[in-house]
Parts: sequence; structure tokens; C-alpha cells
Amino acid sequence: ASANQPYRTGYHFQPPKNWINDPNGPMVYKGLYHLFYQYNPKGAVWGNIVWAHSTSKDLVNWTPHDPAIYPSQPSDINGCWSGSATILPDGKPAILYTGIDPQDKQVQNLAMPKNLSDPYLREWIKSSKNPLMQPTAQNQINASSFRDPTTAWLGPDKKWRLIIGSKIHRQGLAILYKSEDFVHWIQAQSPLHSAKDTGMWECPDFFPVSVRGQNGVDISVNGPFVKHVLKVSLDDTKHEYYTLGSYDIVKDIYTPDKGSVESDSGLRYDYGKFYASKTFFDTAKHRRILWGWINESSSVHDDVKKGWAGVQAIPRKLWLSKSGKQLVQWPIVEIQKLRSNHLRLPSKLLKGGSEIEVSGVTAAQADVDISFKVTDFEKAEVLKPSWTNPQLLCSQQGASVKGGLGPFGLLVLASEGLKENTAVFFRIFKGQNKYVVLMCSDQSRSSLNEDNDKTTYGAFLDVDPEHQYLSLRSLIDHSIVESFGGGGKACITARVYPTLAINNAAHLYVFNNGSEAVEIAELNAWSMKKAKLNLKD
Ligand code: DQQ
Repeated sequence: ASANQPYRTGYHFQPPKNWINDPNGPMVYKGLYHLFYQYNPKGAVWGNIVWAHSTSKDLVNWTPHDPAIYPSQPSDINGCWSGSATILPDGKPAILYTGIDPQDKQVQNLAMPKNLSDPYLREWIKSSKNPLMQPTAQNQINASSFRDPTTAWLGPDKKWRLIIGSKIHRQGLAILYKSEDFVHWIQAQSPLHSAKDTGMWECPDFFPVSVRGQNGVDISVNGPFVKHVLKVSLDDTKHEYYTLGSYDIVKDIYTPDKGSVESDSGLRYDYGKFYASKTFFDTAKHRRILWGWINESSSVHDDVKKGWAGVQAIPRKLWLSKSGKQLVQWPIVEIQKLRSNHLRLPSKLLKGGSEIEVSGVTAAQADVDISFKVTDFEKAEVLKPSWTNPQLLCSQQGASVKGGLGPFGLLVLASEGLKENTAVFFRIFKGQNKYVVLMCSDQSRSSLNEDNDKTTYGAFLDVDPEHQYLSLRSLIDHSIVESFGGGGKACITARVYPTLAINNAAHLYVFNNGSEAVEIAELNAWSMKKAKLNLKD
């Protein structure tokens, strides 16, 4: 970020200019992390899509390379869309991606590295057999809804499997293909899974998680010690949902657990701006890592003016919660090496209707971790049975609406006098037989520029405030506020474009707009150093 580019990031992945969207083919190869991503080499709006490419030793600092995959064959001449990498048993990586053919049909293509001894894998050779999968009169696949192949996994029958996002009318589909040699792919009788009235499934992701502990497991693992996750990105709403369930490898059917659904009441990785995400198994550190695209909330006009659009979220480690009922996500530990200027506030009572400024860190580029202790629940308001939609609840009861127990939390990217601020906070309600915690990210006052989308986001947080501290961590990066509640049980990412609270004029506060006091059990904040982000040296 600079005076004339106040929204550029200090440590969130972005190229020097132009449009980016989905993360593609993330992987680790010979100790080096690779990230490809959808990129328009010609401007700040979507179009002319190629796979841009960067590598990193630590997932924090990134070296740019030339685009790895770009239109060059009939099977991708109108665009190289999203896809995934698979590490084959001999250690060779393979990329499967969607190409747009001369008739604008969506087809699936294979590319392999030209030179395996180049650690950067800069050049990729496309298979002469492309396209490997395509819509035909026989298979009746919808040619404009057939895209985003996943990483492939191996069954006990030694056959490869992968899924591709699709739809028939309003029914979302994960079409299953199988192959013996990774080149000849045959469509399975039935999809791996489908769901009514969800529309097109973009960027599906399917993988196992261990039922115990935080370590990840590799894609082909199955058995009693794992559950499976199916994530879909819904084109209609630009929201992602995931289900937890079990995968019958013999029948090749995935069955979500009871109550686990792809819509409205379903689980989300992130309740804010986060889309077209994808995980990979990091064999170097035995963890599963999630990459997601944070799109803009600004107008196209403003994007063109600033010359760029889109960033990638900080990679998150992902695992199954102890309850087995949801996933937990946490920013990769490596990001902490950018922390400097550690500021620690000892425990302190935060009276109702008060705020405290946290000074001493660069508030526009910071990592803040706070936990609250709640002891008196008397003033918690009763949760009405109709209050089932957390986003709606957060927008009706934003940070400025006084409550009983809460709103309390952080005011980030705040201007002096608070004309501009983004409020990330909790409210605690009295539910049927437990206290219900609501987590909100309120963008309504984030900018004086009225052209931005300032939708407020919200999520219910599965934390018992009677017995646990309520923790909130926010990664603040000029125009990004990535927040993690309850140690990563609910995540909300926002894009904001303050006009006053930029660079050194940005402030950070803790606030309590409830009538009941709460205790700040601990607050740690750091300035974040700049990461090396795709600058050629
Ligand atoms: N973006 C890609 C598609 C995908 C969509 C095109 C999701 O492959 O379905 O840029 O954002």
C-alpha cells in the first residue's frame, strides 16, 4: 500500500497488477509450494484467462513466474479455466484443468511438467490427447456447465477418480470420472453426489479429514479414521458450502451426514467474501491447507481505476473439530514470522458503552488476537425462535445497536472519531437451553465511498461462553479483514475501502456497546511486516 494505492496488500497474495480469481493446482513439489491462479494478463476485469504461477518456500513470500498454462490448443483456445494438481505415485505432478474450446464448450485437459528437474516447474506440456473429457450427444453433459476438475484419488481397484462440477437444470452435480492411466477417463454411472435446487457447482473439492487431531491426510486415504468433506462453490450466490459425510469407495457414492446440506443452513468455510477455494495435502508438514479467493466489494469502475482486482486469502490449515460436526481453520503458522512490535494488553474490564484504543501497532497492517471472558450473563437478551439467519441478525443488529451482552469486539481500519470503521464483534443471546454466540463483521461504516458493497456478514459460533473464553483473531491488511472466531470455528472475510482510515491514519479499538461489562482476558497485537509478493528482483 502507498499513498495512491492505499488498498494494495502488505502480506496477502496478489500480483503487481490486473485481475485475479480462483486459486488453481496448489501443491508442494520437492519442498517448494506452487500456486497457480486465474489471471487476466490484459486488465483489471475478468477475461483472457490464463494460469499465472508463483512459487514459495514458506507460503508467505512469493516469486512470480511466467504463466504456466495459456491458450495454445483447440481444446483451450478460448480460456484456461480452473483445475487441480495431482501428485502421481512416481512423484510427478499432473494438472487437469478446464479448457474452453472453439465452440465455447467446457472440456477437460491434462498438462505435465516439461522438465522435472526444474524445481520451479516453469514449463508445462499439454497432452496430445486433449481434451480428455468432453460433453457429447451421448453423455448429455451441459457444455456450459462442466468444469473445475478436482485432484484425483486412487481407489483400492487402482483406478483414478475425480469429480467435475456441473448441473442439470437446477440440480447441482459432482460428475465422477474414472481412469486407469490418467489419460483415458470414463464417466461413472452416477455422480459422486448431487443436490436439488442448488444450481451450478463450481470448483468442487473432495477430501478426507482425520477424525482425531489436526494433521491432514492424503487424498486417497479412507477408512474408519477419516470422514470426507465435499465442498461446492454455488455460482448462483457466490457462496461456498461444505458437507461432512462418508465415502463408500466400492459404490463410489458420497453420503453427507444427517442434517449436512449444501445450502442456507449449511456449513461454510467463510461467512464473508471467500470463493472458489481449494485444498491440498502438504506432505512436508502433514497438514491440509485451504486456499481461497477474496473477491472485491468495490465497483468495476474503481477496480479499473486502481488497475487490479482480487486477492488470495492467507492459506489456512484445516481440520475436523473435536465435536466432529464442523471443520476448523487457522492461518498457517508461517504467517507469524511477519509479526513485529508485539503489544500485549493485560486483562482488563471493558465496561458497557466503552472503547479502548490499541496503539503502538500499524493498524492498517496488523494481526490482532483478543479473548474475552464473560462472567455475568444476566443481561443476555433472549434469542427469538425466528432469529435463525445469522447474517440477517448481524445486519439488523449492527455494531451501533446497543445490546445486553454485546456487541463487543474490535473496531478495525477505523478513522479518528470513528466515522469510518469495520466492526468485528460478538453478541451473546439466551437460547433454549444454552447461550448462543453470534459473530458479526459489520461493514456498514467501513467507507465514506458509497459505491462499495457494504453488506454485513454473520455466523453462529459453536462456543460455550460459560466455560470458554471467546476469542477473536483478525488479520488486517489495508482492504482486507480476515477474522477467525473461537479459534477458527467461524471465519468471516471482508473487503473494505476506507477513505480516511488508510495507512498511518488507520486506528484500532476494542469496544463494548452492550450494557453488561465483559473482561478482556488477553490482547496480543502485532504490526505485520511486508511479505515479498511477486516482485521480480
Ligand atoms: N472461475 C473459473 C471457472 C470457475 C469459476 C473461470 C469460479 O473455472 O467455475 O475463471 O470462480
